[in-house]
Amino acid sequence: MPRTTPWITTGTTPWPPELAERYRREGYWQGRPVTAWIAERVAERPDQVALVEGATRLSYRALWERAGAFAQYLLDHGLQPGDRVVLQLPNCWEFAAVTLGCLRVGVVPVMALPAHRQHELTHVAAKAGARALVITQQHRQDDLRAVARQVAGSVASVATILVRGEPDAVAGGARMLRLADAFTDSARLDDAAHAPIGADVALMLLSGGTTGAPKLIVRTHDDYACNIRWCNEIGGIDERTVYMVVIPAAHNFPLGCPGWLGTLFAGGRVVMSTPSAETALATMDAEQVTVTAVVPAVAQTWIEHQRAHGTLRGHSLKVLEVGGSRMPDELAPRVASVLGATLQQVFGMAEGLINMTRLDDPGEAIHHTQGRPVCPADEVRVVDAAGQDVPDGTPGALLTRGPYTPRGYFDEPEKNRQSFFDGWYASGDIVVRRADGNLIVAGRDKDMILRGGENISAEEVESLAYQVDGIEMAAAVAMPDPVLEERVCLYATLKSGCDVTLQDVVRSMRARGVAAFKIPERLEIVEQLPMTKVGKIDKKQLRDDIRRRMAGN
Ligand code: OOB
Repeated sequence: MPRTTPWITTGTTPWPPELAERYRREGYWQGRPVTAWIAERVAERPDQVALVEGATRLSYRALWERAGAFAQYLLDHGLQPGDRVVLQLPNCWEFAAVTLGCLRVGVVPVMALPAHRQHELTHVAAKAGARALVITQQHRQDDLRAVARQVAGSVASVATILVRGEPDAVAGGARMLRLADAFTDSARLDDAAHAPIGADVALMLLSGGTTGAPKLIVRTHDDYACNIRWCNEIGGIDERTVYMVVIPAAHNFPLGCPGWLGTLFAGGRVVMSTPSAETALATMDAEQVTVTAVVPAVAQTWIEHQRAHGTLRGHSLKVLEVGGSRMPDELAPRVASVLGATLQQVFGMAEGLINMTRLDDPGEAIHHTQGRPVCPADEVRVVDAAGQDVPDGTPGALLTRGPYTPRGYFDEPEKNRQSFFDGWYASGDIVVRRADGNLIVAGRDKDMILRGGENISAEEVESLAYQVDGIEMAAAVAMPDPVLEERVCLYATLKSGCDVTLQDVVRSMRARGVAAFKIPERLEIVEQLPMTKVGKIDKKQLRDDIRRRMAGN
């Protein structure tokens, strides 16, 4: 009898049976592991290059073998299907091999970002009940082994740390091993013995988080494969695609929308890179990249760099996918005029729903809208404060459900009540739906700061600010920025007789191991924070205030 119950059942929220049945019947869910599609490409074109990182070029066969070796290594070290592994690697070939290895045997990678530090990783590892961490030795100035040791010290389930680089000693119960050793064994893995079913959890993504630390978003094999296949369809990804990964490979956008997984689904080639204009544009020419995905701030730096230096000489780039935050309308036409590529706007979320402009849409829609759902079974409602649908052309809150939009966060009954209504996910985005179905993101009703595509929860920054000596009340708001769009500004009132500087805030948050992008870049000390009639801090007034102060400076 084939297994029908998924490995993980506690903490997850399944789709209602009638809908699950419909998604299966209509082929949105195929009942196969995400890696099944890639296994087909491996069989078809074993010697074709699948992945490039610097001088490393891996064929489909080589990538598959390393993934298999990694999977076997996990099993040999006592991990089992359904176990969670926090994955925090930069954009490198190991990222793909580890992810595919996990997926093949139902071990669940939890997709941490390179910028996360012990504050975020401890929370995520504890919430996931992670048994292992996969990290790189160093990122920017930080020794991540030290961070991992701290995480393992406070999360008892973490017994193994795999390091890309040199392991060192670990105090306490966890062992630290060399990641490179996990790729040496080949051809022993028995895929059939461990194959996940469609309803199994494939991976966990992290929410940008409207409240507190990141939440875990459970994505099943059925749902994530559906996500990838429809993004491939609308993104025009095929075997000729050369896709460059620039934003962190763990983020949903370059991961599966359509991302590097989509490219491998189609038999194309993946090139690992970074956002730096110099590196990315040079790599683009050298590797004849045809598609890549960036946030608007990165698109802008590339456009400026190209204008100033003309680095890009070839014309390989066909499509530049831009998403993660709102593409400024005035920047949109320059993607074609300066970079010579078709702009594809992508308005997506780790929680599911992906909208894209179509490659053959009229320029007006490509430049001024964030596109429409990629999958015919996606459902979108735009509602007013009372939850009533508003007519097209009227701003309202976005609600969505569909075959790749999960029904709840992992193990968060309380937060699920705030974000899910009757099975509809409320993204917190304010959108306008046009008559042609395209959505325009007009704002958001969630308290978030979007810094160059990184979603920062104001509440999380505030709770960290309360731990700074001398701060009495704190409110984090977005301040406008020409490149990143928004940065974090902290308003604070002080306890009497105290003096607090921005340096103090930065030092305190660094010491707590907070990801650098969340740390406030401006501090405004005030006598009193403005309050609304219901006694909430009036963020709108603060946002207006910071705009005025910046204009005055
Ligand atoms: C992507 O995913 P997340 O989970 O990091 O962030 C989702 C949120 C959305 O709810 C929205 O507030 C904002 O980021 N957002 C956009 C946007 N794309 C995302 N706001 C305005 N315009 C856009 N084009 O950011 C993500 C996931 C998959 C594909 C693309 C982006």
